[in-house]
Amino acid sequence: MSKKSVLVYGRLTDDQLATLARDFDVTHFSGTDLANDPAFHKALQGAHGLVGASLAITPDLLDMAPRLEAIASVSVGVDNYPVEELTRRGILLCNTPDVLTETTADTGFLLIMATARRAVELAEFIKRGDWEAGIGEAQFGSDVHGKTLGMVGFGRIGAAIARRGALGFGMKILYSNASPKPELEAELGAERRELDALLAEADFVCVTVPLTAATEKLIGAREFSLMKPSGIFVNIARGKVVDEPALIAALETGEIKAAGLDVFEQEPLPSESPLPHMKNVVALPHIGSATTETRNAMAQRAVDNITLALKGQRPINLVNADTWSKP
Ligand code: 8YV
Repeated sequence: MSKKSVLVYGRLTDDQLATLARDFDVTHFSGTDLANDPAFHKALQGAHGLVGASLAITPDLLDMAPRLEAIASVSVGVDNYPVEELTRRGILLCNTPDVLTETTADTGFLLIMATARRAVELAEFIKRGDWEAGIGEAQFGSDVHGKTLGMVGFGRIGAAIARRGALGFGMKILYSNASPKPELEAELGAERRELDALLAEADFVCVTVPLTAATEKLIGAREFSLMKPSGIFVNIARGKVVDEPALIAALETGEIKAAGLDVFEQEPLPSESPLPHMKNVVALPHIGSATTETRNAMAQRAVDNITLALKGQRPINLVNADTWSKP
């Protein structure tokens, strides 16, 4: 019997590729514009599985892949996939939760610290040779410890950031979330608030919600106007959760103090964006989960998920559980 075909368009280690190749006929793509790559389109015709990330899988691409049974995304976020359409077509969608939680939470806290203490701006200050005398008020930052951290979204990653804040920095934790989280309230003393109240009360507002139709542009001009002028805004979720021009305006006018951003409306960030050049912004190129250990673990989880799915076994992380009717 011929092997099923798997197209890989994300980074897997050589060992992971070799493991996959034992069971499947593997083709590795590394182009940057796969959605318009005729070779990728041709390969889709015979593909049973896809493994990758950062490619928007459209219904048009799915039409080119009549044999597709499963997709293993090397990401926890699934905003690049038409989930309902996949379910309708009976295509399994798998993701990589858990293995990236702590690393992504580290990135969130990095942005909280770097913005509050102006780490990037002041590193630039030394590089320019401006450190000529003692440091004065012009270089002072704000404390992180003992402040109020408002989590917009309180899933695994949000909770891991809050845990760092509460247990490591003695922060008061507020959260807004569709459902209450009594265990985290007990563990961290976290208090649930409506979004508007959280924005008004928090010193740091940190967004960790998934991007869905309900969360697109969740934070805009009105929301920034509710924040304290000393408030710091951190986004490690998805850029489209925020109205980016409104964020830029709030930073320019001093409506909020600073922003730490790992994600942007458009990625890679267009060169004309003012955000990375603003003194009160720490901008990172979507590195939330980007450590060697965690990216290897995510890739391994994707390999495990696609292998199980294509062998007819339930994958570890199945997003569209309705596709699974087996006992
Ligand atoms: C990945 C992420 O960067 O998992 C996610 O949802 O945002 C990131 O960890 C990205 O999707 C590429 O693998």
